[in-house]
Amino acid sequence: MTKALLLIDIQNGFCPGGNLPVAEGDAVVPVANRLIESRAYDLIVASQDWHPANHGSFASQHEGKMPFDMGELSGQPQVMWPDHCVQGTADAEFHPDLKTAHIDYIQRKGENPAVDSYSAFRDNDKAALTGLSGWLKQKGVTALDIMGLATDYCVKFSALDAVDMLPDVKVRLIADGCRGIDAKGVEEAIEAMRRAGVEITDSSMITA
Ligand code: VGL
Ligand code: ZN
Repeated sequence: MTKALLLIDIQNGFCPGGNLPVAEGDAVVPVANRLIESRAYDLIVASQDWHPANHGSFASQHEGKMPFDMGELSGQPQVMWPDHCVQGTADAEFHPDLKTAHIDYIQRKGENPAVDSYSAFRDNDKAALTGLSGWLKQKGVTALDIMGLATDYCVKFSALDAVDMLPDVKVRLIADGCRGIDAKGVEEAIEAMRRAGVEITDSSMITA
C-alpha cells in the first residue's frame, strides 16, 4: 500500500481575503495540517491554480462580462471568474499556515490561457495532461485521499479524473477538508463523486 494525500488549491485566492474567496476556505488548513503531520501518508501532493494574467477564464478578458456570468472559452461554456491565482502573486501562494515543508510534489495547472483546468490531472477539454497521474503511477500509489478547495470545482473534477485515470487506485474524499463555492453545487458534486466510485470519508477516520 502506498498512500498519498492530494491537497487541492489551498491558496490565498480561495480563502477569505482572496480574489475568489470560498466561504470558510481557510477552515481546511488545520485539517490539512493534521493529516500532513499524521504519518498516515507516504506522499503529500498539492495542486496550485496558476494562471497567466490574461487567462481566458477571467471575466476581465471578455468584453461586457462580469464575474460569475456564463461565457465561452475556445467554443466551450465557461464560468467567467474574477481574476484569481495569477502566477507569482500573493493570491496564488499557498495559505501561509499550510505546512508546506512536507509536500513531496506540487502540481501547477491552468497555465494555458485558452482552456481552464479545474482538475489537477488534465485540462477541462481533457486534451493536455498535467503530469500528476504519471507521477502517482511512477510512485506506485495505490490509495489517494483528496481534500481542499473548491468542492464543486477543482476538488470534484480532480476526484472524478482520479477514478477515471487511475483505475487501480482507491480514491477517497475527505469531506470535512473541503469547502465549496455554491451550496447546491457542493451537494451535487459529492453525489457525482460518490456515483463515480469515490468513497466519502472524514478526517476523523484517519489515524496513524
Ligand atoms: C477553482 C474556479 C476557478 C478551484 C479554480 O480551485 O476550485 N475554481 N479556478
Ligand atoms: Zn482558476
